Amino acid sequence: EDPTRHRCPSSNVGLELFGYVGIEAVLDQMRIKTMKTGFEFNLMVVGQSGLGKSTMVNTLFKSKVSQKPTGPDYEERIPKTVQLQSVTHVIEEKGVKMKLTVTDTPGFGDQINNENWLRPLDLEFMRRLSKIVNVVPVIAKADTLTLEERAEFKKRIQKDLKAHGISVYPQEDFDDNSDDRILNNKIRDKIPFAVVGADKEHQVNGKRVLGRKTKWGIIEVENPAHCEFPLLRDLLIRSHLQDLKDITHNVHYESYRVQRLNESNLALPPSPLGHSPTLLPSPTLLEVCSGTADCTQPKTESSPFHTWP
Ligand SMILES: Nc1nc2c(ncn2[C@@H]2O[C@H](COP(=O)(O)OP(=O)(O)OP(=O)(O)O)[C@@H](O)[C@H]2O)c(=O)[nH]1
Ligand SMILES: [Mg+2]
Repeated sequence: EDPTRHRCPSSNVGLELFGYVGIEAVLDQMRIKTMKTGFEFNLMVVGQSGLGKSTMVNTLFKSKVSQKPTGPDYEERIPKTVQLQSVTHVIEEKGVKMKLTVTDTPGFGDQINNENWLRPLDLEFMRRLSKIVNVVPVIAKADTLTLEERAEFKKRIQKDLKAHGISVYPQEDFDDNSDDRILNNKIRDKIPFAVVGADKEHQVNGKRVLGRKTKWGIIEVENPAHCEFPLLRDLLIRSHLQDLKDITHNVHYESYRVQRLNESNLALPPSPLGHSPTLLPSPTLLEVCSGTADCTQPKTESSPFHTWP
């Protein structure tokens, strides 16, 4: 027998295993750990005053993301939001737990008028936000627009975002492969989703559905023929939750960390020994800095993560 047979070559090509090692068991380990700890996901709704943000928070929780029981006396009007408010629900489906936190914010600007274009304030707000979080724009109160107006508004927003270099989720730069690109292009075509919010249930064909009752019928928020709320929910929860979290961690948090490290380095006087001031790594920093990298230096050029152009 060749005595070198069990040696692992340092390159990662052509490595053959002589016997079962059990690598596949790592999947079971991950599953068990995830079932135990569950997922966490944080969402924040922002926008002009009176757009329907608080209603959307309720819609998300009462839609199939989590069915929340409502009493017959559930009639109260949603008051104007005056401070930041977070609601957390632990949702469980087939043994998988998810802690979903939705943060509602007070609206900015005046109460909405019926002008459907993005104003410089909206564009600047989105431009700044898109550098620190994943932004998923939506057209609120889509039931107040005709189908033509919806389509025109959508096109206009897509054009404005492009013209102002605002990169919303899913960002083209972060498509991992051609399959991702094909799937994400379909989503990008549909963004911003035209959604309708409602926190009341109505009886439709013997079923209770979330919707807005009008003189002409009920606009069902979970009916894809009525609005694009189901697309939004599926993107956030069913298809892209992990990707949203990964981009938040690897891109947004990383650039925030770099910025803070740079700021602290600038703020501290130069060390008498001629070294850069040494930062005591916090637990989070330790986590990121595990390995051979020099943890005392902020990561800049050599960052292995995507950075914003
Ligand atoms: N037609 C229609 N009205 C909606 C929709 N969503 C919310 N509304 C109504 O719009 C009004 C304002 O809704 P809110 O959810 O309080 O709006 P908000 O964005 O939280 O407002 P602020 O807290 O002041 O920023 C309420 O009367 C809602 O019933 C929608 O999808 N369609
Ligand atoms: Mg509100």
